[in-house]
Amino acid sequence: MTSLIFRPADSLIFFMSQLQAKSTAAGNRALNISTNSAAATAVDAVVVGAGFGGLYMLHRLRQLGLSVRGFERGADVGGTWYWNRYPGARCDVESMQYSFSFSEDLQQEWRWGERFASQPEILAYAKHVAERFDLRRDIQFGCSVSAARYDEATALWEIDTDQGERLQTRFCIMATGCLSATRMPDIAGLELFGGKTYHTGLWPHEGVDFAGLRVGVIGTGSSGIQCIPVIAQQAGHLSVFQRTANFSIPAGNGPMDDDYERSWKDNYSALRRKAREDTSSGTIYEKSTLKGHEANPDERQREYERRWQRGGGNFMHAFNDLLLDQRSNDTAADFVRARIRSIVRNPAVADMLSPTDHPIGTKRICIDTDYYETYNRDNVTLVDVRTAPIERITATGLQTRDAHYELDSMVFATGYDAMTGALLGIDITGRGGETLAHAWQAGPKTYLGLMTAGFPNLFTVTGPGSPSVLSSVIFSIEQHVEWIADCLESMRSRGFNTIEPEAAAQEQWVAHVNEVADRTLFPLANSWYMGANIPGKPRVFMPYVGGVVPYRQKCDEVAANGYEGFRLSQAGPGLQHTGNLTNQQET
Ligand code: N01
Repeated sequence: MTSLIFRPADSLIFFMSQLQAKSTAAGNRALNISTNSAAATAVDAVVVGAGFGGLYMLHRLRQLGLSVRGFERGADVGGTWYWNRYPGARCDVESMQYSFSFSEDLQQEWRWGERFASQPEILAYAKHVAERFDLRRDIQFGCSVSAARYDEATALWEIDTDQGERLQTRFCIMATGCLSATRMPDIAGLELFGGKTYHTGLWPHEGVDFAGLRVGVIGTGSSGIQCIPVIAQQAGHLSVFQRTANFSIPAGNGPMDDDYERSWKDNYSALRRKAREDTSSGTIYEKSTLKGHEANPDERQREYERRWQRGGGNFMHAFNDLLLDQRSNDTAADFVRARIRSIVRNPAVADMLSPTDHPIGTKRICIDTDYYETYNRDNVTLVDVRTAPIERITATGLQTRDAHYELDSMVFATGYDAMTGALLGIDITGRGGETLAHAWQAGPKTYLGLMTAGFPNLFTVTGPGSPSVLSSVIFSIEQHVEWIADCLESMRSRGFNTIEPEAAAQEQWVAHVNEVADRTLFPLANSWYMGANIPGKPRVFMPYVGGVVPYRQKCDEVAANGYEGFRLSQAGPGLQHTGNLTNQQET
């Protein structure tokens, strides 16, 4: 087929003539769009972001025969795995499960090198997906969507990019990622620092050589905990500035075992079904039917030990109530604190590294390689900036209340404006001039994490209110993308042009998300799940903690009942059906 490459200079007339020429051959499968504006290019759908969510969405929309444009601020595909190139960056979900299941050929042909894949390997996989399904040709790289406005007269979205382009689209699908708006803390004097500064989420592509340097790492979340052991091996001296200690479990990473790989590949369809039907997060772990505080103490110890040795997120599944019952949670937290004391030789340092302010697992559990062991090195200092806070950055280093630390380089492992930051970074205006920022001022409100009332035809892939970051994210991406694609197909077959949640359905869902979270220990932590890491951000538990199985059931029921809770309409005022404007079919 001839592909339609978006060019900023394309006029609507040129675009229409191309499309109309193709419409007959493609069997009139595209949605009808007409536009009054000759200034803007028009497509059926815009997909924002070319991480795993954007890539798969683009693929599915093409399969529907829609014309689609993708926009990606990075120079290539990969999303979070494109940006997070810091040393030690690695997935905390096992490779055999952190991958697409939609294509049997794809899951059979790709070979993972390690039990937990490193960032370069995952990025290579994203590139492979883009090539295999020929996705790059419809993505404009190095280009951010800056604004999206819903025009009630035409029922179309008007999209602006930071390159000065404008286009119209019926559907706008935000695959902007949950952890893509990096956060720099507001520390006085940053601009004075004479050395180099880095953020883990915006790591230089050429890499960084820390050999012999005095390096400071600020932050001990997953990113800090992964990069600290690797930077420590290179640096002359590493100072870790820790405000809050985090729980971390050893990954037990290693080269992929051929038999293990084979056992997955031989049984992929059954295992993927199990992930869909019988897990809480879309990742298959060894589930327990026992409650932690009821177990015999010796058996409990043995169980924690066994899972610690095996490594990875399996530890948090040792008992079935670790995130529900403080007594059980305490047993797991005590075990990890004891392990920290047994690994770290200096008892004062071990004490500082032992979390006491939140139940284990209520902040994202970290998965590491030699994290606690790193503090036994002579060239590593742990600085407690909870008791002696950072006061300012100076020309030569960092000043805390108690001391000045001379540094050549500073690494900010300070996280993200999670789940809402990337969306609210786009100026999104829906019905009646309402902005998304205003609609979400008290916290994000969505129906099923998929759409927001007042913003017709605007979808969010793994949006707030869905399992998203509490699940294996590629798993949840697949579910969302397939639900959205099925929804558009159903709309087309029934002659509907717009879809939007009803306010009442959305309110009920938001209440349900909160109610389910309140039954767990999660709200006890000052976590980014709660927006607690961003000053002024509303304290609302953002992801859906009820589990991927009930969530999928709910989404499927809603669809089976004719998109219950959504309002569907046939056309916006002024929308004309003048024939196919667009047509694109995957070959
Ligand atoms: O960010 P974070 P992250 N002064 O927000 C500290 C995913 N991920 O990039 O807790 C001093 O967790 C802050 O301290 P405190 C994963 O879902 C996955 O590490 O606010 N410190 C905290 O220690 C993860 O949860 C993978 O007191 C300051 C740290 O910075 C999520 O991304 C790998 C400070 C931020 O921790 C985010 O992880 C990496 C200040 N002013 C990330 N401001 C894997 O797949 C902030 N901090 C393995």
